[in-house]
Amino acid sequence: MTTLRLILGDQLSGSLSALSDIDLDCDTVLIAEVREEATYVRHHKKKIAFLFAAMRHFGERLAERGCRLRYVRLDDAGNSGSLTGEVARAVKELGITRLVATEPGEYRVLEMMRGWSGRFGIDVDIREDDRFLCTIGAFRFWAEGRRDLRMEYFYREMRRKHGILLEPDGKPAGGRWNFDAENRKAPIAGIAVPLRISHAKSPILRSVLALVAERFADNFGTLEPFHFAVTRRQALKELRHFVDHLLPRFGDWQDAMLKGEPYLFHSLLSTYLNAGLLLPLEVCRMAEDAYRSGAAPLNAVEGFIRQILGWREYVRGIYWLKMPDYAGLNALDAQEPLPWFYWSGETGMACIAEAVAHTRDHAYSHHIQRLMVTGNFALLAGLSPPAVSEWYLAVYSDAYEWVELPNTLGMALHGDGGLMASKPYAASGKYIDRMSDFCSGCRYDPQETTGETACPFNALYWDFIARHADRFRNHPRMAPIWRNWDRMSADRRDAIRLKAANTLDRMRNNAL
Ligand code: FAD
Ligand code: DLZ
Ligand code: SF4
Repeated sequence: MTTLRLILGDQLSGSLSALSDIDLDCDTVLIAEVREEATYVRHHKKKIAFLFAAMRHFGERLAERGCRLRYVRLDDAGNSGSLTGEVARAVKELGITRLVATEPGEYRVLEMMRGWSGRFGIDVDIREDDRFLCTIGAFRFWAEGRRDLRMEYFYREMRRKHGILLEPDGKPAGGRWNFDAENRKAPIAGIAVPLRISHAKSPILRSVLALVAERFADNFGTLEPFHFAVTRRQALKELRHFVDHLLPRFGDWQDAMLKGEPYLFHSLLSTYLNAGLLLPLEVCRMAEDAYRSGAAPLNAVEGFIRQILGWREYVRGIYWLKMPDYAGLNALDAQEPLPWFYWSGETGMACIAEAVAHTRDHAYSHHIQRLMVTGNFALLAGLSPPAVSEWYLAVYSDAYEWVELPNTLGMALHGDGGLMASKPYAASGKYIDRMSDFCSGCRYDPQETTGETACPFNALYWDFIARHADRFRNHPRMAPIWRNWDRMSADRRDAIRLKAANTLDRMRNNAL
């Protein structure tokens, strides 16, 4: 039996299940840079450069360990341009009879893989991705029969199952499961944010940067300066740096946003976790060690671990539980096309301009910018979920559908009708004003709702609430919002809705 072991671009882990029983004398490992994966959305230049450089370095590491490697570069003569094409070529040229793979991160790719056995007449063994801490089957089991798939309950089970942040008697460290209430400090201008590390550019990275500059010149985003880690060793340095220098204040400023500070105290680890350069359990354990040794407070460490052990595993579970139907949901019937300023950043709304600039320059913006600035605007303005999802999938270096789609459709757009978040994450400009310093330099005024210079978020917010009265009128946690709306005079309500309609017109005409 001649075996081919396929490794996808986001499966760069030495412990990958597809490699677990490799026979170094007989098996061949296939890693392929292919046009189809590089173009199914117009990925940010930095995302492609990061992934190709990390793939090439990973291939080199496997070869050093004695693996027979078939590495196909994007510009190799004969590159068929697709994963299916590259499997076909390997089957034909190497006489492959069996393919071993690890389950991919996207439904689209799983469907593709499922077709290979019949198409090529070979055995196809698709193994569980045990880099995740909750298997797809275990999540399904957890979800079965539950009316409410709240992340918080799932997270507690994950803490217990993996013994993280527990006292010896099994109770949560510090007596509580969740310290979120301590993690919502408003930003302080001039706060000292430690510098980020960068890495010497290897010859591999240099040649990938040249390739991307030439082949993807028209894609979104700037390519240089390029600071991403592209090897496991470099990613471990990033992790150490975060835990030692940023984690202690991660909690306090988790929701804050500041001009010119795209990263604040966030870890920037999602890119490495999602490509397999880091593993979630080692990241959580290192953070827990920092708490146990007194180097970081519990609110920071618990908040950080919840993102990885809780949210990250949970959104993956939701994705595989609900696909393929999930991608087509549009519970709020949102139909507006994506405005051009999501790409250009050319808008008088300083918060959006700032978030888009961070995204363009770093292929990154932190969670609150994704959720409460670009996501919140998309929700309030009724932007079409597939268009918004495509944008998020393209522009962030950590974006793969398993994690992007539930966050965009479920969390930001409420497009799944409340499966993930019972209440929509809708907020007016006052929230952004409280949590950032963006409004002070903005053409618009966050305190105004209907005047000429009123913040566009404000009228859109009330219009959103009124537009979806049927759905949200009786939501217990939205009662105070409805009381405010009901207290307004009919004239005031009309004026707000007229302002919202004007705002949407200006958005459509690129004049916002
Ligand atoms: P930190 O703030 O330092 O958090 C630590 C880690 O927790 C992250 O590295 C990440 O692995 C994990 N994490 C945190 N929040 C989430 C979450 N909601 N879902 C899954 N993991 C989480 N994250 C992605 O990895 N890929 C995406 O494509 C993606 N798309 C998003 C789209 C929208 C609309 C929203 C609202 C969020 C999205 N997120 C996505 C989640 C989150 O914004 C990013 O994981 C985070 O900003 C990454 O930056 P960081 O590593 O500095 O995170
Ligand atoms: C994102 C991406 C890109 C840009 N290029 C490749 C590639 O050339 N070869 C590859 O194997 N994978 C690539 N990927 C990652 C895949 O798109 C990813 O494996 C699927 O989206 C499943 O998560
Ligand atoms: Fe954004 Fe409104 Fe503040 Fe301007 S005033 S930065 S549009 S929230």
